[in-house]
Amino acid sequence: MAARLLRAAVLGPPGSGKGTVSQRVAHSFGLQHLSSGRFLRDSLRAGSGHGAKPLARRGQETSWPFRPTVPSTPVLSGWTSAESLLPASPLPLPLFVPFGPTEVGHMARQYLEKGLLVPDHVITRLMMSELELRSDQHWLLDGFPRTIGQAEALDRVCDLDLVISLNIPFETLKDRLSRRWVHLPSGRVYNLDFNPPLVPGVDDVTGEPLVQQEDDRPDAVAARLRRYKDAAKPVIELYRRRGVLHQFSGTETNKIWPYVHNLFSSKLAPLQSKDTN
Ligand code: G5P
Ligand code: MG
Repeated sequence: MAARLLRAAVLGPPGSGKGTVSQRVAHSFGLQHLSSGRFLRDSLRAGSGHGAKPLARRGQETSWPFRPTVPSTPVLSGWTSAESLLPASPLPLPLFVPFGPTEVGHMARQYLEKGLLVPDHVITRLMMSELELRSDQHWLLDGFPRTIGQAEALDRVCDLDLVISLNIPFETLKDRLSRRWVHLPSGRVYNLDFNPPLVPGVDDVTGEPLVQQEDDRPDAVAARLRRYKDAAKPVIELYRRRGVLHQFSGTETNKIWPYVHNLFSSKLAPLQSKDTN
């Protein structure tokens, strides 16, 4: 019997540790780490409409191209066959506006620069393209879905098996973000306490300067957190009702991590112990 592919997501406010936890999960379990923020930044940088190839024109319908295959990582018992992931009959593709090659980057830039959520139709379009490329792998979404509209779009292509919600106190988030420095070309993130660069103010890999982003200022952070809460509440409720939500509260990622590792271990055989991160 073919094994099923794991579909997971990490939700949480800005600075809650989504990226840090996702990187550890990806490293420990061999999942693809798919960060919506990272894809957006890539599309801005490349100016090449990352993931923007048209899937369908408005009004066209085609069968959904997801066809999961047996994953390379062993899956533990309690999982059903890959066939169970396939729709009983071909699903119509979500109808996306056919963006041109550079449009995702152009449309997202103004929102990213202000720390605002990118409109659902832009981010959904981008993420669906990326998911399509990885239909035969286990994956973990980082920062998507963030609104109920995005969750509904994701529902049209798959069911999430595991959703982690990071519940971190506001003061902790404010402190973390105000001590965060970024290497813009790569998206590498440093924190002056948690993972400082080897040389202050300089990226470890390239030696290029690090910057502090406008939306990491304390007043901007407060507004971002409020917006997050409003948009995320119905998403969290949706996954809670479905019985796939696992909420973790705390102020330190290192303390939350062993629980997250245990949770994923109940679904996938680890490649690395939790202590190797
Ligand atoms: P992103 O890129 O998803 P945010 O703002 O949601 O960005 P961010 O900033 O990436 O979230 P995170 O991934 O939750 O935070 O957290 P992280 O980077 O792992 O940790 C934050 C900092 O704290 C780091 O410096 C880390 O080292 C440190 N840290 C972690 N754990 C600890 C700890 O235990 N102790 C300490 N001291 N430090 C720690 O999205 C960017 C933008 O893209 C758009 C939006 O405009 C968004 O603002 N976007 C979307 N728009 C609409 N819909 C979507 N689905 C979108 N996705 C992205
Ligand atoms: Mg992140």
